[in-house]
Amino acid sequence: MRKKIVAGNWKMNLNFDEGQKLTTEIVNMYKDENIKDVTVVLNPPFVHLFPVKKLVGNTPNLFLGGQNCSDKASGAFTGETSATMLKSFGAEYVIIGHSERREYFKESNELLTAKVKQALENGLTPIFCCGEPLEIREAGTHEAYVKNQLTESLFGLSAEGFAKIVIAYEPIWAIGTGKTASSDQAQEMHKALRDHLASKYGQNAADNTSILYGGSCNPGNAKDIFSKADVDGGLIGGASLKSRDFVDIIKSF
Ligand code: 3PY
Repeated sequence: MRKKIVAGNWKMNLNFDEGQKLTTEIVNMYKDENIKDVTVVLNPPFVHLFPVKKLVGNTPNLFLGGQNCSDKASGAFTGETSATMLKSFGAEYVIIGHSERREYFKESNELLTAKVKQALENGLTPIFCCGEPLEIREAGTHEAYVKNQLTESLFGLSAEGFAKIVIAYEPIWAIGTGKTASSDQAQEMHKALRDHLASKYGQNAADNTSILYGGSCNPGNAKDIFSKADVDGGLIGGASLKSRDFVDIIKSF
């Protein structure tokens, strides 16, 4: 059975006090409301990792992740953060290839392969993001476009490496725009991506891969989206900054 996962992507938001307040509220609600069977990952900016980890402690099923990591192991790369550092500060997951990294920081499929390898070598679970821009969706070539992102970045991995990957499908036209893919559109893409993974790694491996939906997911639409057979959870942007909304999304399965 594949894992149900809800990951919060704080992006570049919240100062120290705000991050502590949000985390405290989430941890308390998480415990008080007896949430079970969902893996929850908080992905704050790097500087929050250590203090957030202290608040999360060993709460079962509540984990930390980075929003990015370097493609290099260590050295003179000013401003970068390595996978090994993330791991040593308590992260278990790392988001790789978010569309904002692809677009604003020009991260290519090839660079993302190197980041995935760094993550895996350091015991982090990559949450690998893929998704198409609006013009590709309108041209009707979105399936081929997103499959190609997976092929180019992931299909060089061994079966053992691939088994550790989580996929997040995030249509770019639904990120930060308030537009969401309909639950049927999400299901159609998740199924197509799972079939694509099966063509390389076999049906069993594909069936064990969690594929999350991201893009303006909120408490109002999460239940419908998460009810689809190939949707295994969400990568949550804006709504992960509001404790009540985030916990309600976690409770939407
Ligand atoms: C969004 O929901 O806007 C996201 O980008 C989640 O990563």
